[in-house]
This record gives sequence, C-alpha cells and structure tokens, in this order.
Amino acid sequence: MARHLITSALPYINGIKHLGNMVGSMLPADVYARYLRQRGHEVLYICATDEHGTPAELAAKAAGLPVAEFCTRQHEAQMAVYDGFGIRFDHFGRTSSAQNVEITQHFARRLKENGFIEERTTRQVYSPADGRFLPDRYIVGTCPHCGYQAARGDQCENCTRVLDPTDLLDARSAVSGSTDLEVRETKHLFLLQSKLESEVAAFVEEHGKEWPTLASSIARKWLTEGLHDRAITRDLEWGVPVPADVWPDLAAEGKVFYVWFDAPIGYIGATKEWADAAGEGEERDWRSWWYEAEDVRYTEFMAKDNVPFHTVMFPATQLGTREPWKNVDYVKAFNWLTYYGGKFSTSQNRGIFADAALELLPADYWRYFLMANAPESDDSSFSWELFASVVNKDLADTLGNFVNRVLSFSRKRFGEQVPAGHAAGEAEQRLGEEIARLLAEYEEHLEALQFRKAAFALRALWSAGNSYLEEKAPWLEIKTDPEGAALTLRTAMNLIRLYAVVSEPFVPFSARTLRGVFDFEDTATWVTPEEARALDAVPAGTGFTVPPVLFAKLTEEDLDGYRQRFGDSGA
Ligand code: B3M
Ligand code: ZN
Repeated sequence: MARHLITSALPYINGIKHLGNMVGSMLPADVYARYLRQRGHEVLYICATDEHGTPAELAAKAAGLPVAEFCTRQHEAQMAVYDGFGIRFDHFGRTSSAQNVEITQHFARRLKENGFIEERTTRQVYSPADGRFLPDRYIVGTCPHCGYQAARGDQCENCTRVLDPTDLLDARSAVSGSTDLEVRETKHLFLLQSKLESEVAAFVEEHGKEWPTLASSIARKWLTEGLHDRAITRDLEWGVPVPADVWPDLAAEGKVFYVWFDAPIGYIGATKEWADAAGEGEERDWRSWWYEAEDVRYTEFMAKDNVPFHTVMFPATQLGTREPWKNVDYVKAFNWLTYYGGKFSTSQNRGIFADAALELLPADYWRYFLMANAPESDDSSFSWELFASVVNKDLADTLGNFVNRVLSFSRKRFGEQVPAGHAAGEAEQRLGEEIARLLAEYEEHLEALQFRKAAFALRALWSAGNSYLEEKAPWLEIKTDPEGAALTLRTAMNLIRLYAVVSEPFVPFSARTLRGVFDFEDTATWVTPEEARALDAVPAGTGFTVPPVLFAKLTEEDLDGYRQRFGDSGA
C-alpha cells in the first residue's frame, strides 16, 4: 500500500481566509485525507501559513505590528479557524520556520552549483529616505489610465491594468511617503527556468495525463508560452535570507528570496517541523516522505491561480537540484466559488469569511454544502438560498430527521435497546443490495477525488434509508405486526451506524455524534460494500441514546439576517 502525502496550498498570512479559499484547498484535502486514513492508508497531511512577501509586510504595517509578531498572531488565528472547521492536518507549519529557511537555502545552493541560478544586474527604484530599494508594490501613485490615486507599482487596483512603477504619476514610497525616488542598478538572483524547460515539459507530459484537465491545461499553456528566467530575490526585510556563503554581496544588501520560491519548499519545511515536533520515543522521518520516496503518492490541492507555480515552477526548482526530491503525482485544482456570481471581497464586505461562518453555524453545515457544490468542473456560486435549501433538505431532512425519527420512535415503542423482531426479509435484502451499490459508487468517487459526485452518492445513501422507512412504515406496522416494526427499526439503526462511519470525511462532527449513539464497541474505521450488505453489525439488545437534533433548519428569518449582514449580491 502506498503512503499518501497530501498538501493544500499554503494560505497567505495576511488575513483570515474566506469560504472560496477553504473549498479550493484545505477542505477537499481534509476530506480526502480522512477518507484515506479511514481506509487504513498511511497519510501525512501537511499545510502551513505562507508568511513572506510584500503583502505580509504591508499588512503588518497596517496593523501597526512588527512583521514577525504579526505573522505569529495571524498564524495562531488561522490555525484556530481551521481547527474549528475540523481540518485535521498532521502538521500546520510556517514558511518562516528555521526548517524552511534551511531547506530553501539548500535548494538555492544546489541550483547554483548546477548552473541554474545566476546573478544579474537590474534597474530598480531606490528610496534614499527609506535607505532601501522598493519592490513594485511599495511604490504608490496616480494611475495614468484611470486617475486612481492609490495605484500600486505593479497594478492599479481600480482599473486592474498591470503597471510598471515608472508609469505612475506622483510616485511615492508606500513606506515613508517620500517622493524623492531614483532608479539605481542592483543585483538579483535569477532562476534559469529556460534551461529546465524540456525537463519540465517531459514531467508535465508524463504526469499531467492523469491530472484533471483544469490542472494539465494550465500547465501546458504555461509551457507553450515558454519558461522564462525569473528573478527569485527581493529587497524585503522579511523573508528567507540569501545565504551569505554563496552570495556575500547580495546577503550584505539584505536580499531575501521571492515568496513563491520559498513557499512550495515550505511543504518540505513544514514536514521537517512535523518531524522535529515528535514526542518522546516517536519516530518521524521527514526525509522518507520527500527524498527518494518512491513508495509515496503525493497529491496537491489548490485553486487554479496556483497551478502554474505547482506544475511548472516548483518542479523546475526541484529538478534543478539534481537530487531525488518527490514531485507531485496528482494535482487537484479548483475553479472559483463566487458569492452570487461575483468575487468575494473583503473591502466591500461581500462574501463570508471562515471565522464568521463558524460563528453562524457549526462546521459540518459548511463542509457538506461546500463540498457538494465544489467548483470542480466550473465556477460555482454561493447564495444563501441555495445554502439553505441544501442544509434543510440534505442535512436536516434526509440525514438528521431520519436519525431522530428512527431512534425516538423505537425508544417509545421498544425502550432503549435495539429491538429484535423478525429476521431480515425481502425488503432488507433489496435495501442491502442498494446500499452496497451506492457505497461502492461513493468509494469510487472518493478514490477519484470527485467530491461533488462523492457527496451526491453519500446523500443517496442517506436517501435510501428514508425510502426504506417510507416503504416499511413502522408506525403502521406496529399496529399489526410489532415484530415486523422491530425488524424495520433494527435495520434502520444499522443504517445509522453505517452513516456514522462513512459520512465522517464530509461531516466529521456529526459522524462522531452518531458513533456515540450505540453502546457497543465499534472498532471499524470503514465499512466496505460487502460488509454493509447484511446491515446487522449492531445486534439486537444494544443500548442506544437519542442524540439532540443533528441539524437545525434554516428559516426565512435566519436568511434575512444573513443577507443583511453579508450582503446579497455579487454586484
Ligand atoms: N499563498 C497563494 C494564495 O494564498 C499562496 C499559495 C502558496 S502554495 C505554496 O493564494
Ligand atoms: Zn487605473
């Protein structure tokens, strides 16, 4: 059996992520990791905060905090939210860790030794008042196209045109506001991706066949446009320093690596953090997951804008070391989740952020809705109306109500133990076949990382229980054939136990509640279609309790409140 390495794109440190970020990275990764663990695979799910770059420095400045302090706080805050969502990382690290600094510098050294990094002279804006070179984003001014006064040197936020700092009118430093700016020569390191182009193309050719079209087409498009050499250093205070033993001049000038150079290496860095955090007597070998790791299957999760970096730039970086680093095997990419068809926007208070979502409703509501509507083959749109209908129908009616109806009725008529009744008959036989078939489908979709289809199959499993109950109608059976009613309820309770086990990847909190319903030692981590067919794992006589309502229905009033608070259009 292969060992599974799973990573989700590293969330940027500058703020709490919104639901669109969750559904394109951490959430599906967690569903997949949970599923594989339940199937008995060895899984390592690694993530981290992506902490370097100008946005981090600027956000820290805006918060009035030293950048290291800002990142520490934000890292904790993000971790708490992911925990609330039930995201079970094996480790949630930081790209600013000592481990990542060490490995990033190692990569740079190897790339230099192999002739893939070169020092080049470039011309860049220097601010004497700040005593430093300014990255493009640190220069603000008036957009020459639309007149927007706070345009940044790389792009105008208002008209979205890409700019060069020298295009700006009344250019000034974002750090000090000084308008005394000059253009000076400076040196930067360039990654010679052009030299690695054919190797990367061969890599994409070989592995991309298996990827979803979204990922492979973006990778191919980038390759067709040609791999250009790329500056991989910046003039920032916060970042992985250029190693002084190799580039003493650049190190003395305080150059650091570009955030997209050290961020993917951060997957490896965070794995080393995980190993270094091992407890007494615990064996954790980070290298075995990344170096000469032929038995490892590596799956990455990300939104589509991150695909070029993961399928082209990071593989180029890894290949250029001439060391046997583990490359990605499968790239699961996602389109955008929109809010009523528009972009999520923090500044315009539109859309839902992960912390606010959890204040509103428990994690399982979001997890199930988001995965059942994941933007896999196309963008998908969030609306409160759709959300409420999914929660009310699938979660409250189909799963929640089934559980409560069965358990409450049985308790009322037969007491607090699973009733005995007749042996299974023809209806139970048919139900068993149906359940086995749906479960096989569910497994198949999860194996293929088809999350919408998997959620659909899971809902069909829940629905099958409802149909069976309607068909047998134990509330009528009880009048004429109490033993028959007992059989129906016993069978329905076995369905509840099956749901408890197999729903975990999507709704782990509710699954745990369901597991607690029956007073029996349930050591199964999964139920296969063959095992499910008999529906007799929970024997008659087993004690049970009726849990509180699993999912509350959302009312029109609730929706009005949400729409008011979060806005109700993408405009
Ligand atoms: N932090 C991009 C983003 O937040 C970036 C991903 C890094 S993955 C190595 O969208
Ligand atoms: Zn503009």
